Amino acid sequence: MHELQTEIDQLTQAINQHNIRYYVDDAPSIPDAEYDRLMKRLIELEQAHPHLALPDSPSKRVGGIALQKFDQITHLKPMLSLDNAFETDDFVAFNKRIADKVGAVDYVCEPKLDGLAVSITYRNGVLERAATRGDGSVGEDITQNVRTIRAIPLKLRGEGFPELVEVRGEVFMPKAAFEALNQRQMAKGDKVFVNPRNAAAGSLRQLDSKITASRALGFYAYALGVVEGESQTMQLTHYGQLNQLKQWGLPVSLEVKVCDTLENVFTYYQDIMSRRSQLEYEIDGVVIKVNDIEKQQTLGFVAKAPRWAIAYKFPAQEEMTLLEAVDFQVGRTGAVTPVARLKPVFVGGVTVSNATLHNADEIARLGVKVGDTVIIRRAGDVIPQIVAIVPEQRPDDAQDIVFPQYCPVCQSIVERLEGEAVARCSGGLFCEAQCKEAIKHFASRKALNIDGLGDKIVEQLIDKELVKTPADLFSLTASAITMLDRMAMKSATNIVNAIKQAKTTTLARFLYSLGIREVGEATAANLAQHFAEFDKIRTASVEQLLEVSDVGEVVARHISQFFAQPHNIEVIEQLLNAGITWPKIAQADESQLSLKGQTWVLTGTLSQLNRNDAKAQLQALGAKVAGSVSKNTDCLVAGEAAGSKLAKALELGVKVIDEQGLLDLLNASH
Ligand code: D41
Repeated sequence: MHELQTEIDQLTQAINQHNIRYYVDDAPSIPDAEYDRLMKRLIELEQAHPHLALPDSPSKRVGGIALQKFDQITHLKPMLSLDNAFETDDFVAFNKRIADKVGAVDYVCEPKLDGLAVSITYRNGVLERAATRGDGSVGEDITQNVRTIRAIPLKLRGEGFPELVEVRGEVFMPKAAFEALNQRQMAKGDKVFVNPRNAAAGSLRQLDSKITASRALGFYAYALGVVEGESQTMQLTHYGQLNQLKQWGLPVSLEVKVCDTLENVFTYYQDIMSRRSQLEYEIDGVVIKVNDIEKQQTLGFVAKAPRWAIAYKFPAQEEMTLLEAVDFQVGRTGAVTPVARLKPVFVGGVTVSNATLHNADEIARLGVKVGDTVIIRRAGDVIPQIVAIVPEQRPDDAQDIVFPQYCPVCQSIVERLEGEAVARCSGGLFCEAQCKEAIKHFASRKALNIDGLGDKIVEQLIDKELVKTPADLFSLTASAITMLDRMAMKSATNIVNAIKQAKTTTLARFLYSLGIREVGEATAANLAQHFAEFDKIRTASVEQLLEVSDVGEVVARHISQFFAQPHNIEVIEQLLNAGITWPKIAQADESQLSLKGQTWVLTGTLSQLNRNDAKAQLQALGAKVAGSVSKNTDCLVAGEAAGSKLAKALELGVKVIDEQGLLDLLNASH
């Protein structure tokens, strides 16, 4: 029996220690599989001998019996709120009020996590209870739920902690956990969460703590509440307190910094805002606090907010606005996409007046009507999205969104194939919208790369009926192009020259430029390498196409259908007659490709090769070209000013070559 107790004690201690290494020190000490093995063993032992389990056993983090309701808990010390600063001036004014009262100060800057504030009470180092912030004085008892959060220690680390201590912090859901949760919810047909904050709130305020346990919540401590029976641990600064919390095994954000000037605070704000989309969790600003505790006390608080702290918010990423209308746009492949026309609204630093509604399924999922008030989100640089509607604000005359039966551009029938989310105009290149997009694609950088032939120019060329197919580009004269708005002879001549230059290309680029559905750059490169000759590709059967790596049923069918269409055959003949050529491809036996089965990564700036061509050439030798370095990477090509990927490769011992090394290799392979 004694031995068993020892093993249980050791396992408990080891796992709790690993949790601290993982969540507090951000330095995992063992692989996940080993962690799981220890946990499995502990649960086995505890199940056989329940009376030997320790109160801080990590196995207790799975949730318990569901509650009927939450009890109320009065915080021993109120949880204050934070005043907001929305612009520089607000923060400058905050700083001035402080300077007038206590002179110059050091500030502590912390990311402002977008989660839920909680208070956790430890008595003699053991987690006793936990509460939501509530109204600041009284919150809800969520002890059972908080016990399931692995980032929160059930027992404080070390010795010398006070008899009683309230730890304040933010519970949040990391972005990856949020995405995974929504995937699971969707698969089960359950409701998806609008954002990580709502998901964290919904997960924490569960009467059934087993549900909380199944959600990967995180926690960062940001302050102390009541501290009783303090020993030698008294700290004189906020930063010191945060370090103290870390010593006790509580996670504190690694982004916390002391800034001794206003300028440094602004730099911190700008820096973390620029890295916002790369952080693992959602933040909505920076919390700035006076570091010196005595000065904090002198400053005191107004109403319920301290005068020594402020939340300096980022420009909002979510706003409400009115959905005024829905238009339908036709893309290159004929996809008819509903576009929301919004009452302009300032979100995340830009004014947004359009957002995509994707397709009919998305409209149904949102349950949105014209006239609705909608919530718009703009995260990072991604296109704005409608994430939800506000049902309470729906007017009586809200209009259903009806998908058009006929193409809004060419009046051909719109079809939606069984099992496809997208509806398409059946007009093909007869449809002006599809034609415009096809020609824009033809001229684009990764296709024939025709300099100066931007979207606006293509649109005018078609509107003025100077061009009807991609092949028409090659018979354009400079004087015809001068008919476009504000187009001088010199620019027109440049365009004609660029078109002439683009005639010499590669087979892969030419294939890609045709805009065959589902044939992207990589597939085009594979096709070119596999068949080597254009005639073989355009006459290939579906079976022959399936032999190409990465080409499946759907892609093969799209390719074969494309080359069967009379209109396409005609345009291709015209293009070839116009003189489009490419260097002959030396065909290799696929199994003997020199880089077959290898994964390569490109980083930094290449001076002699264009990045896309380098990628295509590596792929032609059989390599997979990935976006990030991992232990599975075979080689990293590091151009000028390579940064984190190079560092990672060196750390992992991945082979690194420079641009010259790549050129040598490519030359040797030809
Ligand atoms: O990250 C946060 N959301 C955060 C919230 C933070 N880093 N620090 C905070 N500090 C405080 C004071 C200054 C009152 C101790 C806070 C909050 N309060 C807070 N969270 C919700 C209401 C107040």
